[in-house]
Amino acid sequence: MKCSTSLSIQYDNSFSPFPGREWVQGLQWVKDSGFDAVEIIVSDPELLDWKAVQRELGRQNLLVSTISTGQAAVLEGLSMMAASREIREAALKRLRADIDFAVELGRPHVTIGLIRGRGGSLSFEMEHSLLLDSMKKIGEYAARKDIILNLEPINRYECVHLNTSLSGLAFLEELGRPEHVGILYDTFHSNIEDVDMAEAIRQLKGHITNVHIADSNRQLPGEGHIDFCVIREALEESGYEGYVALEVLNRPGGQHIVERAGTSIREFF
Ligand code: LER
Ligand code: MN
Repeated sequence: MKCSTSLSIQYDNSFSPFPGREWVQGLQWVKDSGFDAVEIIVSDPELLDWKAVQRELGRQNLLVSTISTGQAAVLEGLSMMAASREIREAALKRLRADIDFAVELGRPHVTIGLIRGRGGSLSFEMEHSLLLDSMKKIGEYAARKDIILNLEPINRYECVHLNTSLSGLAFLEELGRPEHVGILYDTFHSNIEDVDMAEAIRQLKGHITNVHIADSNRQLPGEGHIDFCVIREALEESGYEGYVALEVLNRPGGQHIVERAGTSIREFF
């Protein structure tokens, strides 16, 4: 399978074994570790030198699988379902910039994870409807720019809306199954929220546009209790042909990830 891994190219991030300012060395590590592509973590792409990023990717002959956008929620409080119209519009403006950045990087997917907002400030129904409205708007922009959006179900301890795989699927239905929006299936979240992980993958058949790989403790595959052979088989059976992208915490430390990431994901994928 095509493998990718997370790297922050702006600010430090617990899912990136290199500090943001060392992104060039980080890209070299991604390449040397045998990954086919990199998942770029950014907060505000408009503050980056796009030409420098393109140049380094070209020099390393490295593709970008995905742009990860959640850092803007964590660091800047952007949210697609915020009570404040200003914050919702700032989130959409940021996502348009992420999509424009993606166009310049060979059209990787753009992820909608935590940038949708953690929720819990307004009623569930109100937030759901604000999210639906925001998703429709950004979905139209993504379609115009020919960029796929990965909508990521995230576990209940991080956000209120779209925790299970099935709730993600139901949301796609509500959106009218747009061609440019799919599901990012993350094994860490699925292990917490789904009754049966392989069954969830079967139910998502044809809708998965990206996969995040982390074990039950958010460490490298094989260091927790998820059976990744079952995951691989379910993905293969469902005809999934996209990237499997490592998204693990720097545990027990960044050096461990630097040394083990490439071989760890290839053991299963
Ligand atoms: C982002 O991909 C993700 O999985 C979130 O849990 C980050 O907090
Ligand atoms: Mn994830």
